[in-house]
Amino acid sequence: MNRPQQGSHSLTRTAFCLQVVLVYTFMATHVCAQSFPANFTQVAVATGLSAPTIAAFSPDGRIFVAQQSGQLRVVKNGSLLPTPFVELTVDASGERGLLGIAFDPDFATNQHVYLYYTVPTSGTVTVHNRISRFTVSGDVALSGSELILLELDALSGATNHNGGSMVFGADGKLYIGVGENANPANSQYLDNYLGKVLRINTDGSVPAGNPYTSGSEARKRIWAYGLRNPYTLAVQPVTGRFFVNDVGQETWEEINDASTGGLNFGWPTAEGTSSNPAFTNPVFKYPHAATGNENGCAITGGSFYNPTEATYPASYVGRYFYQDFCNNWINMLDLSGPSPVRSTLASGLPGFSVGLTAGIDGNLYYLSRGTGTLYEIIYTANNICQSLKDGNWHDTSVWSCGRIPTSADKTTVRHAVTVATNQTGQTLRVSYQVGGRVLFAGGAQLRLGE
Ligand SMILES: [Ca+2]
Repeated sequence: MNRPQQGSHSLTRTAFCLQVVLVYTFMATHVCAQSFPANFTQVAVATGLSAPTIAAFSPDGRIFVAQQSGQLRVVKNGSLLPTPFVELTVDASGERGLLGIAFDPDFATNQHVYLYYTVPTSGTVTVHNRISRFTVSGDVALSGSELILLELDALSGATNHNGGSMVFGADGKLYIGVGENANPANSQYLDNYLGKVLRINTDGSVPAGNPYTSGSEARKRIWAYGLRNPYTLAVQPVTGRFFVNDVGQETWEEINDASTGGLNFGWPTAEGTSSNPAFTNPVFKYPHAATGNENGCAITGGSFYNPTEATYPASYVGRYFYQDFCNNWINMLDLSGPSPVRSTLASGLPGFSVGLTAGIDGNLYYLSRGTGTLYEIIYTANNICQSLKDGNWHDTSVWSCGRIPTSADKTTVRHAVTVATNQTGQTLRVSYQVGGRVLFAGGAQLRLGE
């Protein structure tokens, strides 16, 4: 099984799900019932997304969502903006398209965002993946700001295994996951970019500290190899620990630790755990099977939970969350002991999920390709009340905590929330995310407790 392939398998299952929903509503509710630990639930943040592939938070709190066919969408203040940030001409066949988003560590100063997308065949140009930099201007890309940083290898007729994820390491370098283009031999061949994780400077050049300091341009940019389809990457805040989620062939899905450069993760000789000392085994792996929260078909997302301010219980901090494309769960690994301990955060989720990411607001977000929706998973039994929509301060449905904030609550405002006349709001603290604001009707007040 490959990753989000637009092939007949995926489409058939999606169509089946829709049919079930339309014809057998009760049954759909039963079959697709979502399950969370006590006091966790999910909220739809944005709907109407077309074949989303990945989501990323800008440092100012907007959520950027890539659509496979080339539009980069922006969710701001809880609303999906109608105008895309940019609309790229891409080849979106199979698993190709707009696949990766990363924000510059100095975004506040330079407003740079990096995208990974598939350039279509045109004239003498053969289809290939590209990494470009764009400059943000408001909620759209500054016209003419694209700067091409790196052109990857020409692709074969195989439209799967493109990788596409990009993250910045704690070292300020850009790490890029590149699939092997369905040619396993690429993964062990060090003179192209395919089947590797790359590490580059923000201008596309070779940084100091890469494992290979001479040879081909591709070799000098390789950070890790022996990978099949490293579709998503994740960096742990503060520690810089770096995980690569590698989608497997027939047997195992892998979570690999590539914090150290130059490691060989074994594909195609080995999949899962190997006794070959030349290969680095995964931190964690899970088997292929059509049912069960411990099984799946393709790892399509992973994220460390180390937000600036956690909204989940303290025991969740430092865990690694990951999702599966087919079995509709999000699992978590407790990494505090000698070996990871798996448990399930959510199951029965809407189909074909991708793009799992820990938001800067301390909540996990993910995308469902089956429903075209961005979801947020919130914990409600804390003293944090987050606005979920524009509205009135005294409307309990505005708040994630399901109550009007009190002097014991920390309140996060991400929307336009009105404190009405003759209704005094009261809260321990108010913090704002991009665009969030409190509007006062004449004479209304908001009392803060700290
Ligand atoms: Ca491996």
